[in-house]
Amino acid sequence: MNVVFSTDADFDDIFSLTILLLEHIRGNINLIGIVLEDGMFSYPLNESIVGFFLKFLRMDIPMYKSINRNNTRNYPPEISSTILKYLSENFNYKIGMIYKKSLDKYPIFGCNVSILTTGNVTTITEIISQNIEKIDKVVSMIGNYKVKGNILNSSDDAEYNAYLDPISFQRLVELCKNKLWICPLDCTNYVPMTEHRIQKINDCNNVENYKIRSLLDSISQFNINLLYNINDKLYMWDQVATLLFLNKNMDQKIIKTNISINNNGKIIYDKNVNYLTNIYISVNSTLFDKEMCKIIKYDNYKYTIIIFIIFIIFIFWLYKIC
Ligand SMILES: [Ca+2]
Repeated sequence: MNVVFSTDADFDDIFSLTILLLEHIRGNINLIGIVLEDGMFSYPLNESIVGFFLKFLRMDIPMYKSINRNNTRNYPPEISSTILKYLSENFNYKIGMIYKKSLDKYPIFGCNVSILTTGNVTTITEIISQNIEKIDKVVSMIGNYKVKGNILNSSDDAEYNAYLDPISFQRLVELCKNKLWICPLDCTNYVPMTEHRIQKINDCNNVENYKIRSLLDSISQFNINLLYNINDKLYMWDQVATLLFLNKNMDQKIIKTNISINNNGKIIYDKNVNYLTNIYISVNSTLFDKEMCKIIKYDNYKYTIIIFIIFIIFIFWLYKIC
């Protein structure tokens, strides 16, 4: 599967990026591009953060520059400054330094592509509009349907990724039609971020790549700190979308319905729309833990067998020459 990941470089996006890079190294997916979005971090900070992680993991995946959203809706600055402080204290990240340049010319895909988005969808929708024939599926962590939104200190009923740019979200729905699979708060609310859950998943972490293993450890530690520092309830938003994108079975329930996006970014039923969009409305949280654990648990069973066979051949050879 050729994959493009669209992200605003938030901390749970970095978790998703790490999982995708791990699956890329293992040959389970082919990550062909990372699209930066002007969300939690805008250009050039998003370029700086994603570029830093690619450099840290010594991986070279093309990055595409975000389009400036040009509106006043933003994340609370105290959250982004907490993340930047953590990155510079724990990862030797230097705020604002450019580690890898993003491209401002958007790709024309020569192959079929599947897309995961975990930020607002301004830039990725522009790229999709130029490649619609080549898009197999788009899975987006975005929006809220029947449940309440998560905008802090506001009565606006919306989810952040949708709220930052509802016009692009509406355009994405119209462009992709039944190729779009929305993972809204309705679904992610089933997997709250708790210390127990973070710890339980991280206990499985024995990833074969030591840099990715240490990165996952640090992300878990960061998430636990975040739980103590942020009063609001947190969920495994991007992580749920990532596992759905990777076709993991979490007993997910899907509805297919006619929708449009209102001015705040909320998903609403719209009987005038003549196509159906897929919406995940629930997952089983125990299966989420299990599937996440399976990904970051290194299965060294087959390597043990190979080493055993080599050992037997060696003994046999020794026996022959003696
Ligand atoms: Ca995000």
